[in-house]
Amino acid sequence: MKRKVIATLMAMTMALGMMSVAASASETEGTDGEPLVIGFSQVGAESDWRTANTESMKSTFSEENGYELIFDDAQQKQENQLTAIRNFIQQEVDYILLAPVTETGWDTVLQEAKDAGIPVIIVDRMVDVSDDSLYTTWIGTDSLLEGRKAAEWLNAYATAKGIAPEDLHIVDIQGTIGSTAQIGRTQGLEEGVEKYGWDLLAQQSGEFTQAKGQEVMESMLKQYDNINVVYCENDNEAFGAIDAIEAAGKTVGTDIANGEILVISFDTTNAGLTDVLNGKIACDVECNPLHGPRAEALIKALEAGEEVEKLNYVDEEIFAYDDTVTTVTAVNSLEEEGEYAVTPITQEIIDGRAY
Ligand code: GYE
Repeated sequence: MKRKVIATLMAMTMALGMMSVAASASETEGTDGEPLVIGFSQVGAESDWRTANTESMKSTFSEENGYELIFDDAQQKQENQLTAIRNFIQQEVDYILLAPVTETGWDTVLQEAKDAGIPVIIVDRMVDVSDDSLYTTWIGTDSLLEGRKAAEWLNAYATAKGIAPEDLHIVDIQGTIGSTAQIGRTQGLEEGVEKYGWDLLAQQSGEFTQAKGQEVMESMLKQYDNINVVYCENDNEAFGAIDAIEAAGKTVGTDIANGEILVISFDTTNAGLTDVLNGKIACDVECNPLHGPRAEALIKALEAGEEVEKLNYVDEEIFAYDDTVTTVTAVNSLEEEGEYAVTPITQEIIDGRAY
């Protein structure tokens, strides 16, 4: 099925100057003829999405491509990221790439990078700083739009199946609290609750990991016997939640009227989409992790002395188990309304994807 995006969205995309995903293989050198030194502070290795993101960054900023990459895994701790950035400053890297664990708490360290004259590119999640000049540019996903897509899909699905809004008993397994991905996805759901009158039973963080997702789901199942929708803020949490549901002797699926528990997720990793194909995840909203080439395109533009957009949003899709819902209409973070196709998943689609 061909993806359908309305004209306003396309215009917005062009206006934002979306970066090409094609990485150039040409050698990149700093002004002194040496490879460009890139310090990348990564959140951690909490999810399949993160692993694909790390791999994309490492394969892009490789020696063969003319870079020296200093990679730091912060193990989901902001204090580790602060230390990594200070080390990068000391090492006088050419660029700092930062995938921030949470949005707040960056002003001081980013000021230090700015004072040292090192451009900072924020990747994936956003930073909430008092002064936007503390970073050069951002590339990532529109998490609020993702949340809204999921909520609109749920509303359209329940309506099509004749399920009353008050009969949707939802639990929300949230991401890392304070991260852009959590803030946006949680807000998308909460807006749906407000708008349609769903019964939101509980919200708790699963830290974007499978283990925590399972643990949280186990405790929610003990607390509530009427859960029929689980909104997981990433695929790994969904894997854990599905294990917990099945271990409790319940069934995941789309037939809510007959007691199945419907799982919604985000990321569309290979394993996530395989669960969509098997009917275990009803709807999976894409979050594209392949930011290496996009970050490289930004660096090349900056090296060439070009102006870059401050915010660079990535275009993303929606996949579902069946074709009950074919499109959803949702408003993005720039307040542009768009219509987004929902693609029923096939093995062929999964096989053709890079992550
Ligand atoms: O959805 C999750 C990861 O920030 C968009 O972080 C990213 C999220 C992604 O751990 O799987």
